[in-house]
Amino acid sequence: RVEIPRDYNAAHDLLARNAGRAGKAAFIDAASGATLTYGELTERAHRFANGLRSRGIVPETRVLVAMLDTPEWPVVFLGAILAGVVPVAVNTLLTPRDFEFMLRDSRSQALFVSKPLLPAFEPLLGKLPSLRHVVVAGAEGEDSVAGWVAAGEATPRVAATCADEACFWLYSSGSTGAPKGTVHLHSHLIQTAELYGRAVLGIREDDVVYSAAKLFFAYGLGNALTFPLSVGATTVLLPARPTPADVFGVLGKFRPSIFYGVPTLYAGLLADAQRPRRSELNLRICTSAGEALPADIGRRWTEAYGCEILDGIGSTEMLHIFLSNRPGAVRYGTTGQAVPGYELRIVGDDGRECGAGEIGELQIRGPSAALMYWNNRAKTKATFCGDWTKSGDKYTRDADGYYTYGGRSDDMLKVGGIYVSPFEVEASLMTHAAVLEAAVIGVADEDGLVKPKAYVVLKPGGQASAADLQAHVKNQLAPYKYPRWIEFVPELPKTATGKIQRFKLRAAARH
Ligand code: 3SK
Repeated sequence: RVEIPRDYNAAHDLLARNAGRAGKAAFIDAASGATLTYGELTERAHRFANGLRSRGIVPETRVLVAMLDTPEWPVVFLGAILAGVVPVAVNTLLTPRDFEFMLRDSRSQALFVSKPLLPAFEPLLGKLPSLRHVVVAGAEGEDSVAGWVAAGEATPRVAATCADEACFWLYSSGSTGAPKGTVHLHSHLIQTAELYGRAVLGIREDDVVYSAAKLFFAYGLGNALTFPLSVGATTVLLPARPTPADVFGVLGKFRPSIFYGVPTLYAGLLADAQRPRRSELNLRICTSAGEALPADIGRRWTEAYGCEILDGIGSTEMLHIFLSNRPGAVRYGTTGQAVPGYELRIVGDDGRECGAGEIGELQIRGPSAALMYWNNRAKTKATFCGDWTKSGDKYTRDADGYYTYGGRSDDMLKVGGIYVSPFEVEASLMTHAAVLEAAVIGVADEDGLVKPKAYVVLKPGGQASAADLQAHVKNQLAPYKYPRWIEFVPELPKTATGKIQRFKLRAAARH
């Protein structure tokens, strides 16, 4: 655990660590090739902070950040924190309905939005009494991020924040209900950098890093911002959702030494017929999170690229990885051992701690646990229990302290590393005129990776093909949520009281 002074500003700390590296590249935009040096990052973040102040956006209020991964992202995020304003970084793949909820829930005073994402926000503008500014990233002019930076005063001023006060939020999704604004403190970023970035990854100044997980995910935020900035390394950013060809393009051109991926992407990379030879890359370490890494994918990657994948698990609530394999001690098929600085326990249904080999819910104690879910006392109390945070994941631990994933405690699915609620997909299917009922479960594909499968009962006389229903869901929800397989059935298995028995579907499931 890192000792952090009471008076502390996370952005100031991350920038001040690099005061001697003004000319070094902090971020490289892989799309344009543009570089943002540490000197430019620091100056722009301060100008941006002053831009917030001059517009009366005061400390402790929130601003929403819906931006693609470009070098403007860290300027906005760190600039807000320097001003004591709380950035709320959101998943750019979501729908206008999700964005409206988040803008209202957070009462954001300003929205910083990448130009290609603006159409998703346009129907909302004018409906939100708290929203005073809409500022476009990747654009020019007065109401652009670049315009705010250019017009902002250069004098560095740091808001007098405390280590224990709200610094930023991320939204976390659950199986039911609205997304939960997860409130993190100023001390949390550097805790994750020290405990995982430095101690597990061994990240250092000469590393170049690339994270396929975007900055708005807790995983991506640590990977591509906190960890590299904590030691003065360089991050490559790619605004687009990466295809295997894009990823290999970045790995070949910028030759990162650390690559952070997710299992679905590693499977796609290994299946890419054009994949480069080992000698064309410069990988020192790879990581995986988001869902359990099938052992076979890990072994095949190491064989192909001579580099281990450190599979680990983190959460939005704990901010980053608390359980991970370590370099030189990887056991594929497991999630590794507790990250030093975090304590783990496995708790059975009876509330007692499990012994070796017994399955139960994984709970975590550590210094980066979120303060609470905003506006949601009940779910805060159900998740943050004193010092311990419930993960909702089932695990077993062996005698050597290696943990093996055993599924979710709720019905949530992890698809490509992102949570998907089966209930949300079912609700969307049932808005189709031909659908009477639907049940969604997770089914493993040929790589052992879970994807949503829907069982659908059509209304008498109702007609719809699988492709129709897939298009219907894609139209309503974020694109990764649609069911990859649809099976039409005459009825769903149910209890006497009418509850769908998903376990029966799971037991018989094939795609
Ligand atoms: O999905 C994960 O395992 C994860 C890892 C790091 C940070 C956040 C998350 C959700």
